[in-house]
Amino acid sequence: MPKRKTALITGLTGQDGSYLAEFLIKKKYIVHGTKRRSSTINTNRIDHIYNEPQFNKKNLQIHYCDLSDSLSILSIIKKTKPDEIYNLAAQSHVAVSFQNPEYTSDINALGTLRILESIRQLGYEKKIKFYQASSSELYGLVKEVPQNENTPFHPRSPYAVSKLYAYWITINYREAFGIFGCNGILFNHESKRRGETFVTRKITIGLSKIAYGLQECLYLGNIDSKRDWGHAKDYVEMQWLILQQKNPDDYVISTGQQIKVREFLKKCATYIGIKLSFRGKGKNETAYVKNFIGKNKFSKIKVGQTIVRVDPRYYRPAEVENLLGNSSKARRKLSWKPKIKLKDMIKEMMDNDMNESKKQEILINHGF
Ligand code: NAP
Ligand code: G4F
Repeated sequence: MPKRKTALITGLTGQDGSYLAEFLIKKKYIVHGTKRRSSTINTNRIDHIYNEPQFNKKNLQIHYCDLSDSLSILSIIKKTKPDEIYNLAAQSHVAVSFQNPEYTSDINALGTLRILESIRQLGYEKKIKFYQASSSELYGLVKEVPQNENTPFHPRSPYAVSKLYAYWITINYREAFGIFGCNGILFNHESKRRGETFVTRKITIGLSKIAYGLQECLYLGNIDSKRDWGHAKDYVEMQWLILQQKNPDDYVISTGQQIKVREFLKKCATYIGIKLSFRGKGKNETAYVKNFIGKNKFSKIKVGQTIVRVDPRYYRPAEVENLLGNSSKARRKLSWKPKIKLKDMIKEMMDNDMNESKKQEILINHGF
């Protein structure tokens, strides 16, 4: 029997960490993952791995680790001796990074250095392959559309600047010490497991709550920014493929399906049978129910009702307006193409959140 590969995932409890763990376990890896201490349970996205027999909990071991803590990083790598490390842990919220810039830099930039330096100090330069979760936020004030691996960077937030350091330190350790270090420059990817304060999930949750009368209005920031959206399940497959190549390299991962935030909002509303129309401009813009598509299923909302408002609190000090990826290198060299279409992703997210809101509504209004 060939020896099973071992992987260490930092940020196991996050959106990508959970999908990557499932993916690797199905590929017969032994997976070690890190979680950080929190006062509430933060393992919702991975709990099912312990309950579904197909995953078998022996295949997944969890270790407490914070990327601010060099010694714990070093000791976990020493103990688990992984063949592959996927560094997915991060303070990943762009807007929050403006409020917590030092913390964001410590975790995203120095955290990456701490892992690479641990690999080096342990003498594992030739043993461990390293994947760094780089971001399309690096392109920021974009120099060209679409963006590829050669497009110059212009980061626009403390988050993006921290990820720029992580991107370059990965390349530096590759060039200086021969570590098999790779960057996946990933464009936005979403799913029903996406954090609730990222715009797609905020929209799918918000619309669902409005539909069931649990919330009156959804407040958003800049609804004109454009993103290239894909599904997280497709993107974790890429993270793995990048490390299976003969030589380390950096790749843009994107679908090329670009739409504005407002279009994402409209598509989600349409999916549940609400036609939205916009009025007003800038911070005074709102969206109201123009009509219902088919039979109105929602007794709590009426035609003409305003259900979305712009709130400048959600504007960013510097915005990234136009992300569109050119992933032809990944498609050519890794023979990759995304499988999940935007409309199917919207269906998955809306079905999930409508179901959750329906359950909440029953609990609140019917007392069971
Ligand atoms: P996510 O859902 O926010 O997950 C981030 C993970 O990092 C969580 O497990 C989180 O733990 C953990 N974490 C946060 N601070 C930490 C710390 N100080 N020490 C240790 N762990 C910490 O992010 P994601 O969407 O899965 O993204 C995964 C990675 O890809 C991130 O590095 C992100 O910046 C990058 N990225 C994401 C996208 C995207 O569109 N999703 C695109 C490009 C790049 P908790 O669960 O306890 O919060
Ligand atoms: O969903 P977002 O917060 O994602 P953002 O800023 O693009 O960052 C995500 O993708 C990056 C890859 O490009 C990752 F590196 C990063 O870790 C993260 O996963 O915002 C998307 C757009 C922005 O232009 C934002 O200004 O939506 C706009 N937006 C409008 N209203 C909003 C809101 N964003 C959020 N989070 N909340 C709003 O109410």
